Amino acid sequence: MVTFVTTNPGKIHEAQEYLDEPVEQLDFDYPEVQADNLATVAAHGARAAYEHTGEPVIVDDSGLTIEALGGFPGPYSSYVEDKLGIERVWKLTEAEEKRSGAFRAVIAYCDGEGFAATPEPVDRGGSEDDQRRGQDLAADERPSATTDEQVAGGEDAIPVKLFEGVVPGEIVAPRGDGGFGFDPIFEYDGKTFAEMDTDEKNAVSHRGRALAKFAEWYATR
Ligand code: ITT
Repeated sequence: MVTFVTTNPGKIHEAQEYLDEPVEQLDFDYPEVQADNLATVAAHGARAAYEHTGEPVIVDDSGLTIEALGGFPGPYSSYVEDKLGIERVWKLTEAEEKRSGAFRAVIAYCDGEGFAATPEPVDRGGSEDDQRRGQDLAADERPSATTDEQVAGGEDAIPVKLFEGVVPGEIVAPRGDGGFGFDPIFEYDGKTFAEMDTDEKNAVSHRGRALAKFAEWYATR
């Protein structure tokens, strides 16, 4: 069983469809740190959720970045979806010549233990170096080459394992009524995410890609 700490039922639904393990939602609104990268937010969230529950947990911090808008809304996606709405984000993007964007997700796992070295990075909290590495992770579309050994310092903090997924696409006028959030305005290979069923979306999405890495690693844990 995997405890997924989130207030977003859309994330749970996708993880449940993807993972062989049963996924339990823990609707705990952990305090989100102000940071402009997903990895830092996810790592702090996983640590806070683990400290709250005492159980192994995953959290997912994710968002949409729109190139012509300087990466907006990025880590503020949830807030922008709530306050502006996706139609207005589409209107902002429609005025631009280039409409490429990307969804990114970082899944953070914490069970209070340390981790053996693997290609997935570990956040040990706090230091500016870690924060910078987090930024690199979120900004880079290629799989991160950071290893556990390369992430030094902050030895007092509980280690958190990070799994990243990115999917590039185009921002389009809203179509489809599946999925959640910005899915109706995000097109991949001719279809918006809201026009895909959950399996189709998971096969290509940022969350699906992060879940794939997590599942492969978790099976060995
Ligand atoms: P929790 O923090 O409780 O998990 P949340 O929805 O607030 O729930 P985030 O802070 O990670 O989660 O914000 C993610 C936002 O990014 C989400 O609310 C959507 O607006 C957007 N988003 C992320 N993944 C998405 C997806 O697969 N489809 C559509 N929108 C997505």
